[in-house]
Amino acid sequence: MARLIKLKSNSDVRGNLTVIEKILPFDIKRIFYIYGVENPSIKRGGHRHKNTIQALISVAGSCVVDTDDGREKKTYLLDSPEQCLILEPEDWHIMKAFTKDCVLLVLASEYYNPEDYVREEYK
Ligand code: T46
Repeated sequence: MARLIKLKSNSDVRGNLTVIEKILPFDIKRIFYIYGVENPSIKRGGHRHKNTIQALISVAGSCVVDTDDGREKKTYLLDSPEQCLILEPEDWHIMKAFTKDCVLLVLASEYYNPEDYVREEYK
């Protein structure tokens, strides 16, 4: 089931430093980021995974993630670099409502494999 975790930040007069350490339920094998989504009506994702666990962090701007694990549908607003959304393989998801300045950082438990994607929605 998707869940939000709060990342630890160190803030002082110089700014903020947010740490991801010993908090993810997987070892990171892949990192990618989504940015430059100019149109707020764009929807990305639209799949779940067979094996991959992912951690999504909006390090700038904001976006919305709709999830469905087959039992429950939830919507998350990612609008802080301290919020980290964990998506388990069964969490079918769509990312939407990107602000133009959004940079969505994704940490993944597996190397890229197109066969790991399941595009059918839950009934
Ligand atoms: C996910 C959400 C959160 C690669 O070549 N390597 C990669 O590691 C990735 C992630 C993508 N690609 C290629 C495959 C496509 O030709 O980049 C292109 C765009 O990928 P996609 O349409 O899958 O992007 P999104 O935003 O729909 O989904 C991505 C991830 O693919 C997916 O795992 O859960 O972000």
